[in-house]
Amino acid sequence: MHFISPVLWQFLEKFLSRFPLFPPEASSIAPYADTFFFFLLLISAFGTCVVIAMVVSFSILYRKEKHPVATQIEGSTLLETTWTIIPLALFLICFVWGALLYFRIYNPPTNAMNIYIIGKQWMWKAEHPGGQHEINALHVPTGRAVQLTMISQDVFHSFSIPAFRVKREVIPGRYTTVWFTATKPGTYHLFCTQYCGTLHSQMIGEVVAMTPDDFQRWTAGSTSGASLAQNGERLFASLGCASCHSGSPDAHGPSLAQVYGSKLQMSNGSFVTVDDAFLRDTILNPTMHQVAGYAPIMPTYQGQVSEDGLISLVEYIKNLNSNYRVQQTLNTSQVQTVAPAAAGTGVVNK
Ligand SMILES: [Cu+2]
Repeated sequence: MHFISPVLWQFLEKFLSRFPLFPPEASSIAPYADTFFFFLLLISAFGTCVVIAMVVSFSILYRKEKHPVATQIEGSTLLETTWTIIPLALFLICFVWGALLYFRIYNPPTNAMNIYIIGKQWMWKAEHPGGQHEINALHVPTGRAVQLTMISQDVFHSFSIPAFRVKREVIPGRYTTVWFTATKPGTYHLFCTQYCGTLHSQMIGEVVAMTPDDFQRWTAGSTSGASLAQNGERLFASLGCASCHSGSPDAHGPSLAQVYGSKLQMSNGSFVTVDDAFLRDTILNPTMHQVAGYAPIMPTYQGQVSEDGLISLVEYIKNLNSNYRVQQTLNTSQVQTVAPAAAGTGVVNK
């Protein structure tokens, strides 16, 4: 850029950096998403150029003065095959590439740490397993896969972190998940990208990606006293769940110890894997999944437990080990193992 004076160039650079065309690439998925996006952009640009070139050249070549009467041309196999096969190949490449990327984006690694997100008009609430709550903010460690389990308390929302190339619908009555690995420490935008009412535009926040050490410090400094599982345990007791799910062989309900992640046989013979959604459904709508060998006597807890409460209950049941009658009280250290970046990717600096 010799023809632009250095001062002007500096000014231009500064000016343009204020209006970035693309958000920063701050997650492990971002470069892959961008490569695909630029490929699509390139094909579209190429297609547009071909069409424009043909429109312009044909209107010059076949203008009225040169060809007052049009010649009728009846098909050309070569031409038709070419313009069918080339676009078909391009679309198939896009399809396969996009599908592979989709699976990469929607299948979280098994060692991902889980954070719960509740969307409501008009704020984002984040709940960490260690009991840290955040409003319109989300702190995550870099170098570690983070899975968000999200639900809406009212209408449809959509959770989006452009810098991570993450966006997923947040729906009432159903858990949706999304995952990412933040790669660069920094503060990034958090948006609701689905119009959800008057103050939709204010349903924003910030995502703070921190080094594992900083994150551990933040986690330790922001505890609210009780972990999610401990809150869940309290709720479990106050709702009287333990009277049926006592874990003893003659109990009215199935034992919940180590039930999370296991496969249960239903009364209709089918098998269901117990996950967050299964637990939430059975608390609110017990007849939905009837476990084989048990009478359908469980009452519904619809309207009695908030989304926060349900998350706590799910987290409590997740953390139940072999015999929860004996070790009813979850100690903090046991719960804390879920949150810090100790296991997994090996990025922790010791
Ligand atoms: Cu919203």
